Amino acid sequence: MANPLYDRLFGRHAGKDTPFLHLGDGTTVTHADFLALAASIAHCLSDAGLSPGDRVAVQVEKSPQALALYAASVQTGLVFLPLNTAYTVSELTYFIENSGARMVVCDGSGEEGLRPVAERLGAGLLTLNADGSGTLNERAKNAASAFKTVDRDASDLAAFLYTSGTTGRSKGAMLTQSNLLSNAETLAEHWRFTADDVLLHALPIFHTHGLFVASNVTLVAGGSMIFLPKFDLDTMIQMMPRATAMMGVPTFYTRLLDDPRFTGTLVKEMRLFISGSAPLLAETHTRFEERTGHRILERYGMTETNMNTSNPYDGERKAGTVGLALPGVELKITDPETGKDVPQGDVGVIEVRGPNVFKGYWQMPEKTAAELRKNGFFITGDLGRIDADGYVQIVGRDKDLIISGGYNIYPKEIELLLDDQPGVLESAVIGVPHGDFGETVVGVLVAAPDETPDLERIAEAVGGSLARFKHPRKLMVVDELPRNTMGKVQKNSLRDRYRDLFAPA
Ligand code: MLC
Ligand code: AMP
Repeated sequence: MANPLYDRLFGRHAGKDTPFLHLGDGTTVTHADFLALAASIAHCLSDAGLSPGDRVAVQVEKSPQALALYAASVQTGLVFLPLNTAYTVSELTYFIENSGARMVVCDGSGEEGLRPVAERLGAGLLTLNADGSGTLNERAKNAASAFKTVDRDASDLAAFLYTSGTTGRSKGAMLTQSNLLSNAETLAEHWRFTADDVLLHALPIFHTHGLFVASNVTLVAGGSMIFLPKFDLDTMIQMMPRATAMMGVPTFYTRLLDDPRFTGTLVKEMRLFISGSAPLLAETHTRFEERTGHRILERYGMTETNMNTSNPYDGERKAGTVGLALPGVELKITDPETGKDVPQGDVGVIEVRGPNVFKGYWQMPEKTAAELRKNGFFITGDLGRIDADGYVQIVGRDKDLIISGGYNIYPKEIELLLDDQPGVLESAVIGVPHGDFGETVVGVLVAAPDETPDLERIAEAVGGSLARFKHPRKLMVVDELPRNTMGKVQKNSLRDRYRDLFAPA
């Protein structure tokens, strides 16, 4: 037996003094240092009584220790459940309870709020602060720096990632070792990653993009990462000349382009810029090429499937498309009503099948059945078409979703809260174009008869329970919501009405 994910991502680097993480303070963590750190954390997890298959819920700032906690979870056979650092206690409570986590690891500042949740569940709680300190570190520093890797099968679960739904209830997407490993290996090869690569890594590591794409691809290739806590324009500009590749959401690219220090000379060591998680405007593509001589390589994926398509490394990178289906991934376009294939070139829902596609939603068989067909095709909810050369173009969404700066926001979750506020009869939450985040959130309210909703109080109430990135950037009251003859709110009409609220000048 073995542990394929651990062996291929981490174990293969045992004993290597090659650089893995370049940190902002000028220090470097080697592969061997990293594995020793991960092994000491693996001892803490195992000593805490966790068994293979148990979930470990993690809400911590990005740090080498946080990444080592991921490696340790894989080595111990646990299911890693990373959580956005912006989530509030009420959001976290759902994820922790729903997953039945046996261990919670959080920043020291979150301990007071999460301890009662962990205690209610009988789960352990350890802290890990941004500087690596905390109770996890206290235990790990006394632990051995080697750990006997727990055997796992490729079909065993490695991670849960929660993704919201159109009903407003988040679903835990269950990802197996082979989902993660097959995709990382495919991408590393497709994008020509090698041990010489230095990836500029400024994405968060609680989502697919920063963890399973950026970090796993680098690990598979044996390269290193300039591992930054977050996207900071000055630091990005400062570090750019030392990197050979960067992965980012479109906001990274527009922010870089808006800075005159970002020039072709600055990126002369770079070989590859990759964009994903949200649509990259063709205009950004063009500006980027004019400024740097590089064509951004756009790819498309999602939490449930990792990456599905990518523009080619060598062939034509077509602006406005997300490229071709990746090797091993089947992709087709179907009619949302009938589920049948549409004629070549027509628009429909994108469906994908392959080793990258998740196992289902945790304890939600109906939702799994509704989105994952028996024949293995996953219905993405994205609308697209395939051009004559096989390139996929995403033209819209068959799901009510807003993507702001690469974060997914499900309007239903916000509408349920708004509808409950005093003086509100009903609400509709929409995404409107935003110069920096691509889209941003606007809440449209209808007042209850003879009432005047207090918008400031409502904003405060929403603020208390939802992560900051989900807060409506504007709330407004209208007489009534536009509806079609079936009584369904016509969000397109609202989006048209408010499309200039935050649009770039
Ligand atoms: C931060 N804020 C956001 C936000 N990020 N608001 C809306 N949308 C976002 N994405 C809030 C902050 O809390 C702050 O609140 C205000 O907006 C402005 O903050 P900022 O300093 O300008 O933001 P910054 O911290 O620089 O973050 C922006 C960002 C970041 C784009 C760098 O959001 C980011 O790293 N996004 C990447 C997301 C990602 O990894 N997605 C991949 C998902 S995986 P205040 O209180 O100051 O107003 C996936 C699958 C796939 O989708 O295909 O990859
Ligand atoms: P998430 O559930 O956070 O993983 O987000 C996945 C969603 O992001 C997809 O279903 C798409 O709607 C969107 N997405 C990811 N990559 C792209 C892209 N390159 N272009 C357009 N949308 C994208």
